[in-house]
Amino acid sequence: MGGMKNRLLIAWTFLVALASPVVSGAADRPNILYIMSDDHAAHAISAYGSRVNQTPNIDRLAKGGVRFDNCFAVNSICSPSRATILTGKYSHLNGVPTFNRFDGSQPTVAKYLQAAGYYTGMIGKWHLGSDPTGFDKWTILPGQGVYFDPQFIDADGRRVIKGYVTDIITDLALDFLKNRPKDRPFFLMCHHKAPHRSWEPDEKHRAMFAGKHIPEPATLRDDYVTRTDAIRECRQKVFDDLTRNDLKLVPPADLKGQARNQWLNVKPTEVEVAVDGKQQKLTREALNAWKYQRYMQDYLACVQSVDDNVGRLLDWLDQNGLSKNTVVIYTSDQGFFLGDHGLYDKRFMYEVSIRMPFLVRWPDATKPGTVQEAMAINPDFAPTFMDLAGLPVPADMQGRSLVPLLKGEHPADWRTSWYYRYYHDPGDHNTRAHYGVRTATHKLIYFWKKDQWEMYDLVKDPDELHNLYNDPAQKAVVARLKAELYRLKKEVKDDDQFAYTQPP
Ligand SMILES: [Ca+2]
Repeated sequence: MGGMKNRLLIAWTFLVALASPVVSGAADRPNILYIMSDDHAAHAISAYGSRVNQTPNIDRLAKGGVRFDNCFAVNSICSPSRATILTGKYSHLNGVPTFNRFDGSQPTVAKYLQAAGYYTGMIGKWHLGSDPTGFDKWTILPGQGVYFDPQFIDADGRRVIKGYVTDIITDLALDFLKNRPKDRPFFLMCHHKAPHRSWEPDEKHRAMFAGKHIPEPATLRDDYVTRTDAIRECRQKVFDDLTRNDLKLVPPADLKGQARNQWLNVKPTEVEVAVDGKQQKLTREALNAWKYQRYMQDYLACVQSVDDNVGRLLDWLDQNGLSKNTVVIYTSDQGFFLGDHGLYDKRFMYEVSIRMPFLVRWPDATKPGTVQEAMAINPDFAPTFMDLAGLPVPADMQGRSLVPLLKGEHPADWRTSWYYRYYHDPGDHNTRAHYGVRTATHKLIYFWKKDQWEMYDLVKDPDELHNLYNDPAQKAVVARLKAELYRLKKEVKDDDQFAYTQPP
């Protein structure tokens, strides 16, 4: 039924596009340049008040447009976020709860825009297991891709391109823009691999952060008192779980093959490094502090290359008279722990993991330098692109267009809560599966395989250090949040489809 409706809608929009040159022209419908990095936390962007770095180019979008302060991923890992962004649907409806293959025959926003006359492109990290569909041109990294001399796949096959991945993805995005048909609006998804683990910067940006002291977050030495088992059991801790490879320690020259890999995968409890020109053995607290610095120096150097390359795209739009009629978005597929709660990676429903940076510059509509506090979620992206293209939002998309928020409007019926669900358990980091609800003031999390709960007051405790679930004074709040959680679970049609078995 839904499929039939979608096919009719595509046919209809396609006919409209063919029949009326006014609608299909490039002049009246905005171009959409969607730049998404991988694992770039909002608190590593200076427009979001970063304490650890400066991102002058990404900041140009905040200065010229809207900064969303409450934009969230509904399942905070790579592939699920990407599938949600393309479909406007939660993982349990688009079929990608973990790292499984995306069924490219289902409707996506790229297909709708392409049918409506947009010239569509997908460049960079795709990570959905199947070839992209709905794109006039696509060039993607296989799987996670690599940082140096990466292989790319396009409709013609595979090839290696020499150089650094963030620069190359931008080169390919610029090629797409330069060679596009000028009589059609474009929709380009430019997806960076950086700053994903294993955080390998290019030489220029590595040098900018080598030896630089990065301030530690307040919760780096979180003792997890009041929390459930999940955070203690997870294996994504800066002090305990970074490997020699993550820390860029150099293996002995005589180690080869499997032995070399084994050496690199060790999580070291002591290291010998040069400090102020002298070899020193680091253990315990000194080693912990050093691990945080090594992690962040590389992560931030990868971010800096992304920032430079965002600048290249913005400059090109300026130089080619396209800035005015192009909606430019910068985001990341989810947030990331930068030592917050002692962690790296994402997955948990805690704030810095679920919060996506979301900056939008649209000169026709956005007021420069504005901040939007309303809660947005990644299922909103596809409906937003539909709306920008002047297309109706398909009824089976679960998000809502952000266009009114971009225009500075405050819809009275905007959401006041939203639903989250993470499945990849034990996954790569022994992270427990959970679902939950977040409101403007509170968060309730349920680790369903353990039958354990956490509840946070985000106003009094923005760092989520005090689990109030068992506090007798909070009984009524917990009851209200539980009712809202189950209402939302039903509303988004989550029938526990993937609760215990995920697709291969
Ligand atoms: Ca990611």
